[in-house]
Amino acid sequence: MKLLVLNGPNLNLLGTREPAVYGSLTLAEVERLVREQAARHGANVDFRQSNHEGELVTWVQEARGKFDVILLNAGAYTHTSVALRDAIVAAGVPTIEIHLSNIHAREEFRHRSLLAPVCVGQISGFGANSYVLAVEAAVKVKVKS
Ligand code: CA2
Repeated sequence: MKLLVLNGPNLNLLGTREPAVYGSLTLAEVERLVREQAARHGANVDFRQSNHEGELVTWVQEARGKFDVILLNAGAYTHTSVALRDAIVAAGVPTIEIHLSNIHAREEFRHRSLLAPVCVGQISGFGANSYVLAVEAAVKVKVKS
């Protein structure tokens, strides 16, 4: 099973600022947790981060036929990107939306996700553990299909 984990803008800053909101782990440490959890299921992980919307769109498009599930923390693009939403639909790869923080308990502009309606589901509010839970969900998605 092949998992593509995509991280959007500013997530490269994890562990350096706002630990009360996003936790104290760096993105590299989150990646390690994801790889450990995936390894328990014999799953392969490709883990990437970009600050550029178009690059994320291209990666989602290219996932078609190459990955079984996309795990996506689109960061702020979650709330704004019609392009990412269209790419998820076009790629046809089951996608799980991830957030470190509980976006529904934060500012109103974060409550709406343009991506959630075209994702299998959303995992939000468990810090780095959201990623680990998403790996578990991805394994179940694959079993179902
Ligand atoms: O909770 C999440 O995972 C978010 O996707 C994080 C995004 C935010 O725009 C979403 O509403 C929810 C922001 C990521 C920024 O990460 C930082 C980490 C450390 C310091 C500054 C920003």
